[in-house]
Amino acid sequence: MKKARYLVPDLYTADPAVHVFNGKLYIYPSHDVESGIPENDNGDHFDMRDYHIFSMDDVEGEVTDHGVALDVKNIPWAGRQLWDCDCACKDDKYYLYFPLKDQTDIFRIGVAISDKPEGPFVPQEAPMKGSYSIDPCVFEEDGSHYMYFGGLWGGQLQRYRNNKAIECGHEPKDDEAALPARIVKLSDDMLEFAEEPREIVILDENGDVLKAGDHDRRFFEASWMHKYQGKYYFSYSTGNTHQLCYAVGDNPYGPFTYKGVILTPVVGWTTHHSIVEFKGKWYLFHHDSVPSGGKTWLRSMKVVELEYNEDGSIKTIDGGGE
Ligand code: FUB
Repeated sequence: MKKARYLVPDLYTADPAVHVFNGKLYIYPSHDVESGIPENDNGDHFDMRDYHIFSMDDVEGEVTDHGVALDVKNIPWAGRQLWDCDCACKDDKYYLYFPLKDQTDIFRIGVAISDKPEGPFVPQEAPMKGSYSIDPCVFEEDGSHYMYFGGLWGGQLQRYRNNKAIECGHEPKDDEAALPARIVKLSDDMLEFAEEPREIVILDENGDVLKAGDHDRRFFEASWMHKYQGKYYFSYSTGNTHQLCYAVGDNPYGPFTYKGVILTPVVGWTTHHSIVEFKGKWYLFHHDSVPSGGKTWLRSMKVVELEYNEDGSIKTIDGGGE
Protein backbone atom coordinates (compact mmCIF):
# COMPACT_ATOMS: atom_id res chain seq x y z
CA MET A 1 0.00 0.00 0.00
CA LYS A 2 1.82 3.12 -1.18
CA LYS A 3 -1.10 5.55 -1.37
CA ALA A 4 -2.93 6.68 1.78
CA ARG A 5 -6.47 5.35 2.06
CA TYR A 6 -9.38 7.12 3.78
CA LEU A 7 -11.09 4.63 6.08
CA VAL A 8 -14.59 5.86 6.95
CA PRO A 9 -16.45 8.00 4.38
CA ASP A 10 -19.66 8.55 6.35
CA LEU A 11 -18.37 9.80 9.74
CA TYR A 12 -15.72 12.35 10.63
CA THR A 13 -13.05 10.52 12.64
CA ALA A 14 -9.61 11.59 13.89
CA ASP A 15 -6.69 10.71 16.21
CA PRO A 16 -6.74 6.98 15.36
CA ALA A 17 -5.15 4.73 18.01
CA VAL A 18 -4.78 1.28 16.49
CA HIS A 19 -4.04 -2.11 18.07
CA VAL A 20 -4.09 -5.71 16.97
CA PHE A 21 -6.47 -7.70 19.17
CA ASN A 22 -7.43 -11.31 18.37
CA GLY A 23 -5.73 -11.09 14.96
CA LYS A 24 -7.73 -8.02 13.80
CA LEU A 25 -6.98 -4.32 13.64
CA TYR A 26 -9.09 -2.27 16.06
CA ILE A 27 -9.24 1.51 15.58
CA TYR A 28 -10.05 3.83 18.49
CA PRO A 29 -10.58 7.31 16.99
CA SER A 30 -12.14 10.57 18.09
CA HIS A 31 -15.58 11.17 16.52
CA ASP A 32 -15.65 14.72 15.13
CA VAL A 33 -18.92 16.63 14.94
CA GLU A 34 -20.08 20.04 13.76
CA SER A 35 -20.68 21.76 17.10
CA GLY A 36 -21.13 25.29 15.75
CA ILE A 37 -18.65 26.55 18.37
CA PRO A 38 -16.26 29.15 16.87
CA GLU A 39 -12.63 28.09 16.35
CA ASN A 40 -10.13 29.19 19.03
CA ASP A 41 -6.67 28.23 20.41
CA ASN A 42 -8.39 26.52 23.32
CA GLY A 43 -9.92 23.96 20.95
CA ASP A 44 -13.49 24.63 22.10
CA HIS A 45 -14.69 23.78 18.59
CA PHE A 46 -13.58 20.14 19.15
CA ASP A 47 -16.73 19.33 21.12
CA MET A 48 -16.93 15.59 20.63
CA ARG A 49 -19.57 13.54 22.44
CA ASP A 50 -19.01 9.84 21.79
CA TYR A 51 -16.65 7.22 20.43
CA HIS A 52 -17.25 4.72 17.62
CA ILE A 53 -14.82 1.81 17.34
CA PHE A 54 -13.87 0.23 14.02
CA SER A 55 -12.22 -3.05 13.05
CA MET A 56 -10.57 -4.47 9.95
CA ASP A 57 -9.39 -7.95 9.01
CA ASP A 58 -7.03 -6.42 6.51
CA VAL A 59 -5.60 -2.95 5.88
CA GLU A 60 -7.00 -2.92 2.35
CA GLY A 61 -10.29 -4.57 3.36
CA GLU A 62 -13.70 -3.56 4.68
CA VAL A 63 -13.93 -1.33 7.75
CA THR A 64 -16.60 -2.36 10.28
CA ASP A 65 -18.22 0.34 12.42
CA HIS A 66 -19.21 -1.21 15.75
CA GLY A 67 -21.38 1.77 16.68
CA VAL A 68 -21.28 3.95 19.79
CA ALA A 69 -18.93 2.38 22.36
CA LEU A 70 -19.07 5.18 24.95
CA ASP A 71 -21.26 8.30 25.16
CA VAL A 72 -20.45 11.39 27.22
CA LYS A 73 -23.95 11.33 28.69
CA ASN A 74 -23.13 8.03 30.45
CA ILE A 75 -19.94 9.30 32.11
CA PRO A 76 -20.83 10.34 35.68
CA TRP A 77 -18.12 13.02 36.05
CA ALA A 78 -18.47 14.50 32.54
CA GLY A 79 -18.21 18.12 31.62
CA ARG A 80 -17.44 18.31 27.88
CA GLN A 81 -15.12 17.32 25.02
CA LEU A 82 -14.19 13.67 24.51
CA TRP A 83 -10.79 13.91 22.83
CA ASP A 84 -8.26 11.33 21.65
CA CYS A 85 -8.64 7.91 23.33
CA ASP A 86 -6.72 4.63 23.42
CA CYS A 87 -7.42 1.05 24.45
CA ALA A 88 -5.41 -1.68 26.21
CA CYS A 89 -6.12 -5.34 26.95
CA LYS A 90 -5.27 -7.28 30.08
CA ASP A 91 -6.58 -10.72 31.13
CA ASP A 92 -9.32 -10.66 28.45
CA LYS A 93 -10.70 -7.29 29.58
CA TYR A 94 -10.44 -4.12 27.52
CA TYR A 95 -9.75 -0.71 29.03
CA LEU A 96 -10.62 2.45 27.12
CA TYR A 97 -8.68 5.51 28.30
CA PHE A 98 -10.14 8.89 27.37
CA PRO A 99 -9.53 12.59 28.13
CA LEU A 100 -12.58 14.61 29.08
CA LYS A 101 -13.12 17.95 30.79
CA ASP A 102 -14.72 17.54 34.20
CA GLN A 103 -17.47 19.82 35.48
CA THR A 104 -14.89 22.50 36.36
CA ASP A 105 -13.59 22.48 32.74
CA ILE A 106 -10.33 20.72 33.65
CA PHE A 107 -9.15 17.84 31.48
CA ARG A 108 -8.81 14.53 33.34
CA ILE A 109 -8.25 11.02 32.03
CA GLY A 110 -11.00 8.47 32.52
CA VAL A 111 -11.18 4.73 32.02
CA ALA A 112 -14.06 2.52 30.90
CA ILE A 113 -14.17 -1.29 30.80
CA SER A 114 -15.52 -3.91 28.41
CA ASP A 115 -15.27 -7.65 27.76
CA LYS A 116 -14.88 -6.94 24.05
CA PRO A 117 -12.42 -4.75 22.12
CA GLU A 118 -15.30 -2.97 20.36
CA GLY A 119 -17.19 -2.26 23.59
CA PRO A 120 -19.64 -1.06 24.72
CA PHE A 121 -17.49 0.32 27.54
CA VAL A 122 -18.71 1.06 31.06
CA PRO A 123 -17.02 4.11 32.59
CA GLN A 124 -15.68 4.31 36.13
CA GLU A 125 -17.45 6.70 38.52
CA ALA A 126 -14.51 9.15 38.67
CA PRO A 127 -11.44 10.04 36.59
CA MET A 128 -8.09 8.37 37.33
CA LYS A 129 -6.59 9.90 40.48
CA GLY A 130 -3.83 12.40 39.74
CA SER A 131 -4.61 12.48 36.00
CA TYR A 132 -4.47 15.67 33.95
CA SER A 133 -4.22 16.93 30.35
CA ILE A 134 -5.05 14.87 27.22
CA ASP A 135 -4.08 12.27 24.64
CA PRO A 136 -3.51 9.07 26.62
CA CYS A 137 -1.67 6.33 24.71
CA VAL A 138 -1.02 2.97 26.36
CA PHE A 139 1.98 0.78 25.54
CA GLU A 140 2.31 -2.77 26.84
CA GLU A 141 5.54 -4.60 27.49
CA ASP A 142 6.03 -7.87 29.38
CA GLY A 143 2.63 -7.55 31.03
CA SER A 144 3.25 -3.97 32.28
CA HIS A 145 1.26 -1.09 30.81
CA TYR A 146 2.60 2.45 30.46
CA MET A 147 0.49 5.50 29.68
CA TYR A 148 1.98 8.43 27.76
CA PHE A 149 -0.06 11.62 27.88
CA GLY A 150 -0.11 15.41 27.61
CA GLY A 151 -0.95 18.20 25.22
CA LEU A 152 -0.30 21.95 25.13
CA TRP A 153 -2.70 24.91 24.72
CA GLY A 154 -6.25 23.48 24.76
CA GLY A 155 -4.79 20.28 26.22
CA GLN A 156 -3.83 22.28 29.38
CA LEU A 157 -0.36 20.72 29.91
CA GLN A 158 1.15 24.20 30.43
CA ARG A 159 -0.91 24.45 33.62
CA TYR A 160 1.20 21.76 35.37
CA ARG A 161 4.72 21.49 36.78
CA ASN A 162 5.90 18.41 38.73
CA ASN A 163 2.37 16.95 38.42
CA LYS A 164 0.85 19.90 40.33
CA ALA A 165 -1.47 22.53 38.91
CA ILE A 166 0.16 25.98 38.95
CA GLU A 167 -1.54 29.33 39.46
CA CYS A 168 -0.85 30.83 36.08
CA GLY A 169 -0.06 28.21 33.47
CA HIS A 170 2.06 29.29 30.54
CA GLU A 171 4.70 27.79 28.27
CA PRO A 172 8.36 28.31 29.28
CA LYS A 173 10.47 31.01 27.59
CA ASP A 174 11.96 30.07 24.19
CA ASP A 175 15.44 29.34 25.61
CA GLU A 176 14.13 27.17 28.45
CA ALA A 177 13.48 23.41 28.23
CA ALA A 178 10.31 22.52 26.33
CA LEU A 179 7.37 21.17 28.31
CA PRO A 180 7.57 17.39 28.18
CA ALA A 181 4.97 14.67 27.60
CA ARG A 182 4.48 12.40 30.60
CA ILE A 183 4.74 8.67 31.17
CA VAL A 184 3.22 6.70 34.01
CA LYS A 185 3.02 2.98 34.76
CA LEU A 186 -0.55 1.74 35.30
CA SER A 187 -1.65 -0.20 38.37
CA ASP A 188 -2.19 -3.97 38.13
CA ASP A 189 -5.97 -3.48 37.90
CA MET A 190 -5.40 -0.96 35.02
CA LEU A 191 -7.61 1.62 36.73
CA GLU A 192 -5.11 4.01 38.34
CA PHE A 193 -1.56 5.31 38.12
CA ALA A 194 0.94 3.02 39.87
CA GLU A 195 3.47 5.83 40.36
CA GLU A 196 3.92 9.59 39.93
CA PRO A 197 4.00 10.51 36.22
CA ARG A 198 7.54 11.19 34.95
CA GLU A 199 8.75 13.54 32.22
CA ILE A 200 9.62 12.33 28.71
CA VAL A 201 12.94 14.00 27.95
CA ILE A 202 13.72 14.58 24.26
CA LEU A 203 17.34 15.40 23.43
CA ASP A 204 18.81 16.88 20.27
CA GLU A 205 21.76 15.39 18.35
CA ASN A 206 24.19 17.00 20.87
CA GLY A 207 22.47 15.54 23.90
CA ASP A 208 20.81 18.85 24.89
CA VAL A 209 17.15 18.96 25.90
CA LEU A 210 14.90 20.42 23.17
CA LYS A 211 13.99 24.03 23.93
CA ALA A 212 10.49 25.49 24.20
CA GLY A 213 11.25 27.80 21.25
CA ASP A 214 12.14 24.87 18.98
CA HIS A 215 8.63 24.66 17.55
CA ASP A 216 9.70 22.42 14.65
CA ARG A 217 10.83 19.64 17.00
CA ARG A 218 9.42 20.08 20.49
CA PHE A 219 6.53 17.97 21.85
CA PHE A 220 3.05 19.48 21.58
CA GLU A 221 0.51 16.57 21.78
CA ALA A 222 -0.45 13.16 20.29
CA SER A 223 2.00 10.78 22.02
CA TRP A 224 2.50 7.32 20.58
CA MET A 225 4.98 4.58 21.45
CA HIS A 226 6.07 1.62 19.36
CA LYS A 227 9.05 -0.70 19.44
CA TYR A 228 11.14 -1.55 16.38
CA GLN A 229 14.25 -3.72 16.36
CA GLY A 230 14.69 -3.43 20.14
CA LYS A 231 14.42 0.40 20.22
CA TYR A 232 11.59 2.50 21.62
CA TYR A 233 10.12 5.05 19.20
CA PHE A 234 8.28 7.94 20.87
CA SER A 235 6.31 9.86 18.24
CA TYR A 236 4.23 13.02 18.63
CA SER A 237 2.80 16.13 16.98
CA THR A 238 4.61 19.47 17.04
CA GLY A 239 1.20 21.24 17.10
CA ASN A 240 1.59 24.73 15.72
CA THR A 241 4.22 23.56 13.17
CA HIS A 242 1.96 20.64 12.21
CA GLN A 243 4.51 17.82 11.92
CA LEU A 244 4.55 14.27 13.22
CA CYS A 245 8.05 13.63 14.58
CA TYR A 246 9.85 10.86 16.44
CA ALA A 247 12.61 10.33 18.94
CA VAL A 248 14.29 7.02 19.82
CA GLY A 249 15.32 5.60 23.21
CA ASP A 250 16.49 2.42 24.93
CA ASN A 251 13.57 1.93 27.31
CA PRO A 252 9.93 3.10 27.67
CA TYR A 253 10.85 5.99 30.00
CA GLY A 254 13.56 7.48 27.79
CA PRO A 255 15.46 9.72 27.44
CA PHE A 256 14.77 9.84 23.72
CA THR A 257 16.89 11.40 20.98
CA TYR A 258 15.11 13.36 18.26
CA LYS A 259 15.42 11.61 14.88
CA GLY A 260 13.17 13.34 12.37
CA VAL A 261 9.81 13.88 10.70
CA ILE A 262 7.40 10.99 10.06
CA LEU A 263 4.65 13.02 8.34
CA THR A 264 4.88 16.53 6.92
CA PRO A 265 1.85 18.82 7.52
CA VAL A 266 -1.57 17.63 6.41
CA VAL A 267 -4.56 19.74 5.37
CA GLY A 268 -6.02 20.91 8.70
CA TRP A 269 -4.44 22.27 11.89
CA THR A 270 -4.05 19.08 13.93
CA THR A 271 -2.05 15.99 13.09
CA HIS A 272 -2.27 12.82 15.15
CA HIS A 273 -1.47 9.19 14.51
CA SER A 274 -0.58 5.68 15.58
CA ILE A 275 2.01 3.25 14.22
CA VAL A 276 1.30 -0.47 14.17
CA GLU A 277 2.75 -3.65 12.68
CA PHE A 278 0.25 -5.96 11.02
CA LYS A 279 0.90 -9.06 8.92
CA GLY A 280 4.58 -8.21 8.53
CA LYS A 281 4.20 -4.57 7.43
CA TRP A 282 4.15 -1.29 9.33
CA TYR A 283 1.37 1.27 8.98
CA LEU A 284 0.81 4.91 9.90
CA PHE A 285 -2.79 5.68 10.81
CA HIS A 286 -3.47 9.42 10.84
CA HIS A 287 -6.02 12.01 9.72
CA ASP A 288 -6.50 15.11 7.61
CA SER A 289 -9.29 17.55 6.78
CA VAL A 290 -9.39 17.11 2.99
CA PRO A 291 -12.88 15.47 2.81
CA SER A 292 -14.47 18.32 4.83
CA GLY A 293 -12.86 20.94 2.56
CA GLY A 294 -10.27 21.92 5.19
CA LYS A 295 -12.47 22.29 8.29
CA THR A 296 -9.93 21.52 10.97
CA TRP A 297 -12.52 20.20 13.44
CA LEU A 298 -14.01 17.77 10.85
CA ARG A 299 -11.27 15.27 10.15
CA SER A 300 -11.09 11.90 8.35
CA MET A 301 -8.76 9.09 9.27
CA LYS A 302 -6.42 7.43 6.81
CA VAL A 303 -3.83 4.68 6.64
CA VAL A 304 -0.59 4.46 4.69
CA GLU A 305 2.34 2.05 4.80
CA LEU A 306 5.31 3.23 6.87
CA GLU A 307 8.82 2.22 5.87
CA TYR A 308 12.18 2.20 7.65
CA ASN A 309 15.66 2.71 6.29
CA GLU A 310 18.31 0.09 7.11
CA ASP A 311 19.59 2.19 10.03
CA GLY A 312 16.13 2.13 11.66
CA SER A 313 15.20 5.68 10.67
CA ILE A 314 11.67 6.24 9.34
CA LYS A 315 11.13 7.36 5.75
CA THR A 316 9.30 10.69 5.82
CA ILE A 317 5.76 10.61 4.37
CA ASP A 318 4.26 13.59 2.54
CA GLY A 319 1.12 14.77 4.38
CA GLY A 320 -0.07 16.78 1.38
CA GLY A 321 -0.66 19.99 3.31
CA GLU A 322 1.15 23.37 3.11
O1 FUB B 1 -9.16 15.57 18.71
C1 FUB B 1 -8.96 16.59 19.66
C2 FUB B 1 -7.52 16.91 19.80
O2 FUB B 1 -7.00 17.35 18.56
C3 FUB B 1 -6.64 15.73 20.16
O3 FUB B 1 -6.74 15.32 21.48
C4 FUB B 1 -5.33 16.30 19.77
O4 FUB B 1 -4.27 15.39 19.73
C5 FUB B 1 -5.66 16.89 18.41
O5 FUB B 1 -5.63 15.92 17.40
